[in-house]
Amino acid sequence: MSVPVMVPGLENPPTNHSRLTAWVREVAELTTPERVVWCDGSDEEWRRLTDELVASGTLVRLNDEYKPNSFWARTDPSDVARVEERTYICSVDEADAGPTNNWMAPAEMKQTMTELYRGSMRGRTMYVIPFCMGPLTAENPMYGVEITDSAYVALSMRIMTRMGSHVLDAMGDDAVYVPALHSVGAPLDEGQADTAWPCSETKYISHFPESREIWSFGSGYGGNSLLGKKCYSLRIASVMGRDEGWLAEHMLILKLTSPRDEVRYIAAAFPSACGKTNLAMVEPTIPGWKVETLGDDIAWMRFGEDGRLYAVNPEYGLFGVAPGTDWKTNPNAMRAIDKGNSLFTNVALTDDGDIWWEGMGEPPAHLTDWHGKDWTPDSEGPSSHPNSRFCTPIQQCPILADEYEDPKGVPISAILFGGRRASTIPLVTQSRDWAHGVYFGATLSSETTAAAVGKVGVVRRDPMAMLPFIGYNGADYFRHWIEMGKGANGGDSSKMPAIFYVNWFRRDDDGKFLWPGFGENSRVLKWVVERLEGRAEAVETPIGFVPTPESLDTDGLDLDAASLDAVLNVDVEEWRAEIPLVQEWFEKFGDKLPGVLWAELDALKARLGVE
Ligand code: GTP
Ligand code: SPV
Ligand code: MN
Repeated sequence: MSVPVMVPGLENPPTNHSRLTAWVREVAELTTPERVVWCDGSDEEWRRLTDELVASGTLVRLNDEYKPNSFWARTDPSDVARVEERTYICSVDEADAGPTNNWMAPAEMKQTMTELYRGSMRGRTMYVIPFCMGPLTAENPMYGVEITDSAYVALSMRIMTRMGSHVLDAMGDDAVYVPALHSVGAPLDEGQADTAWPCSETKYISHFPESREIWSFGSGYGGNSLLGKKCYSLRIASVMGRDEGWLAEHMLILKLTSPRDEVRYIAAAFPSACGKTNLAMVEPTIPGWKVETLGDDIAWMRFGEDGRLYAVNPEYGLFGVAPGTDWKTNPNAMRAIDKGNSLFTNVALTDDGDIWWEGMGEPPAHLTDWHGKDWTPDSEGPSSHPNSRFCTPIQQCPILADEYEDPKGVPISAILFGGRRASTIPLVTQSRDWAHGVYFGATLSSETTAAAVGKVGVVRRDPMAMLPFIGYNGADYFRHWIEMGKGANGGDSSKMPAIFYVNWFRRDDDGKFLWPGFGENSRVLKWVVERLEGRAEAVETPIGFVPTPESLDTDGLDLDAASLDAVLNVDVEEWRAEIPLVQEWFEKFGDKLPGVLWAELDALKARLGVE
């Protein structure tokens, strides 16, 4: 054991939670920060940290007239997205990480990372952030404590989670919590000047599913550093869900009210940067239909006493893709960010202290781009990074549903899976039943986006939009989904949500999107609801039920009949070409893959006339 060191802030912790104070001390002794600060979540703390980061050059304060109490941040150009290659599930047994995750034995990972953490906070402040995912009024509040040496992370956690003194108080002396350790991995020697965006070339985003711990090193970017989000609420929570009979999913949650005042709740899983935030707060173009937002990225779903599946959004903020967000495409997001209290990362800065990004219409004559360089419309490359983000309190969303704070959640009537596919996948398809819907999810495919480091535009399988987020063996995850539909865990198999597959991103021969998307996606929501009520027509195709052109409400829609046919088309040849890809995908899981999924594939092959 190392010799106990005296770090200011370690004495008189604001809690009697002895496991927590012991862990904080242990981390401080290992990482040797200059001081320890317990975050209380107060406005005063927000002011102090933003002032500090403005002084150090990490943040630029925006013009209060446009974006009150808001800040512009630029990252290191190498630290702009989730690092899937450096993300690990360190289960005791390698088989429990499965074929879709990187794996390292927990002891080995801890040894490696302990050496990285040794002295890694030197010259920095260590922040202790008590947080809760989901309402504090839940029967079992889902606590976490993040330790980080990044004030940017502390500020972002205040937006994205319920955090601070009230959470620490609620934790009492011995509440269970997920310890989440983060360091940017850039210690400062005495007299050494800091950089605006400290990070390390060495990065690890590690999860220990059995002990339910998170260790992150080297990156300050959101998905790698705001550990309540992907790391806790998806990777660790998916393991909890497997063990306890619920689901942690990469899904938006929305409330849809029809002109007849009938309310339905819909959840939708699309891969990163494939349209969740936009659909979650969509403004319907069809008269009389209303959408309200419950969540835009993560849903925790468990069965209620009535056997229906209820969803809760564990988050407290929006961490949305900036480019493409505009008054035309997503006015509710624009209204939310205009209220201020936001952090903008890797977007462009206007000369009068507002933010700008691609998709906001005509660019100003001059900007400071995400590299901090002068930018004009003649410059090469975009002014904002394609994965630049706004980070905004969800309470500022003008259409947040009242049920948002209800710890019971909302009963889900339909689940949509969707991806970004230029061809093959029709605008919307309904599954025959739950197992067929699980097959939709298990075979979901999408073109890769800038949300993760790597090549963009490559089609890959992204099961349930969870490929980078399933915290255990993918085959066991599929089995869990199938079991959930069979009345396990308090569910009623006759009350499961109907499952649909959508694709807003089909293109014509010129590469143009066939479907106008955004507000017009409400037409698809309407068809979904009418299917639930048995009121909309569909064609039964080999892949499932697809709307007849007449059954989709196209009143006032600027779309010619040929394009409508094209976006709904099921091209048997294209689907036959998918079969070997699905086969290859399923084979990755070996004997563990549930037979039900092979049976679904066989049935599809038979319907397509494939050997
Ligand atoms: P993550 O936060 O990474 O999980 O992304 P997300 O799934 O919430 O995606 P988001 O709604 O932020 O959309 C990502 C990009 O897709 C943005 O640039 C949007 O403008 C664009 N987009 C969203 N919906 C549509 C649509 O219906 N049609 C088209 N063409 N683009 C869309
Ligand atoms: C995603 O990539 O799915 C996001 C952004 O929602 S991040 O929080 O970085 O993961
Ligand atoms: Mn996401």
